[in-house]
Amino acid sequence: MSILMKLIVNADAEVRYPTPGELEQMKNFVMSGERRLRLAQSLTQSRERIVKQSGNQLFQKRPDVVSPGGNAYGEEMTATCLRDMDYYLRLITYSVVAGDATPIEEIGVIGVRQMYNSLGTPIEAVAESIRAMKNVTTSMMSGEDASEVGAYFDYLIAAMQ
Ligand SMILES: CCC1=C(C)/C(=C/C2=NC(=C\c3[nH]c(/C=C4\NC(=O)[C@H](C)[C@H]4CC)c(C)c3CCC(=O)O)/C(CCC(=O)O)=C2C)NC1=O
Repeated sequence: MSILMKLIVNADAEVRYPTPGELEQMKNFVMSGERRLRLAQSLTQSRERIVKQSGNQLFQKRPDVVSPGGNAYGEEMTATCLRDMDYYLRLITYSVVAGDATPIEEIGVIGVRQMYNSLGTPIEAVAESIRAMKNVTTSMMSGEDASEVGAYFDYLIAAMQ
């Protein structure tokens, strides 16, 4: 859900017009549209580089996951691990466009702990991979963009603690 939809649903649930504060949030969302779309475009264009560099950082920090017996050991499993990282970057891109963390939460957070438990994937290493993507991504950006996208990475990392 986008921030606009969320504000509308909240107001309608109370059968009222949007409050001045809500209208202000709507205005900010609309005014920042061009910047957020540019940000989503740049994440999309850089996805391969972000995932590759962050994957290398993860495997340096956590060599156990790609060693024999590790969850991402072997070419195919390593590729699946990098694919999961790309999935999360995609969800972050959705949230940048929507101006809201709901896409990350609904698609990527609910049930994630049980899922990785059942796969034998160490979730703290997944969190580490998100942290690496945050560092790589925000280092490519400046100021407002870095802090906006950084907040979505933080949301995801916190959900995996
Ligand atoms: C967009 C929402 C979404 C997510 C998040 C998702 C994750 C996801 N990751 C999976 C597997 C996996 N995920 C990993 C990932 C890793 N192993 C590690 O040790 C590393 C720490 C980590 C990479 C950072 C691996 C290695 C597998 C394969 C495990 C196996 O088949 O035994 C699977 C099992 C099915 C499959 O192989 O595709 C799912 C469903 N699928 C989705 O649709």
